[in-house]
Amino acid sequence: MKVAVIMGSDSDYPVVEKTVETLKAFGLETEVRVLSAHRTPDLAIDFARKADENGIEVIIAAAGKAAHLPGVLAGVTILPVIGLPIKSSTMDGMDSLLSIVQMPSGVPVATVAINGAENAGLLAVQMLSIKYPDLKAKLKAHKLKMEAEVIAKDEALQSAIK
Ligand code: RP5
Repeated sequence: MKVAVIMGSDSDYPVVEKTVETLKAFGLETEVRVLSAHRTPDLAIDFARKADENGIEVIIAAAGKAAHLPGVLAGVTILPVIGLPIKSSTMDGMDSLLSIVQMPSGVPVATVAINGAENAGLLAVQMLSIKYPDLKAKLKAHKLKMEAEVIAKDEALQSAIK
């Protein structure tokens, strides 16, 4: 159960940290790397080419600005790639979102929201839960916890505005 979390720059890490935390909370092993589609293209492609044989099962790729990293990785691997657009430009991350989500036919990247770091991790857990039943139980518990939290907030709000 190993997930690679790749980011285009260490400046992405304050957002990406939540992805790593989420994966670890579900007990997944992670490999966290800075590999850029533009600044280290050979290293990024080499990593993705070997990811499957190196035991990686899902790749999460975070990038900002002209965010080519997830698409470049997806181009050279059959592993599922989750794209995490990072808000790191003067365009509020819309540039990253569109760069990541608008993949051509044949090379999908499962794209989450701008800075949607927790969802990137959860989506990887959901993908892996198809293969690992213990993750299904953890995901069900996670859903129940969320439900209980919202019910508690609803009750608190109703009490406050009485
Ligand atoms: C992208 O552009 C990276 O993912 C990051 O969001 C940005 C570059 O950031 P710096 O390394 O210039 O801080 O490639």
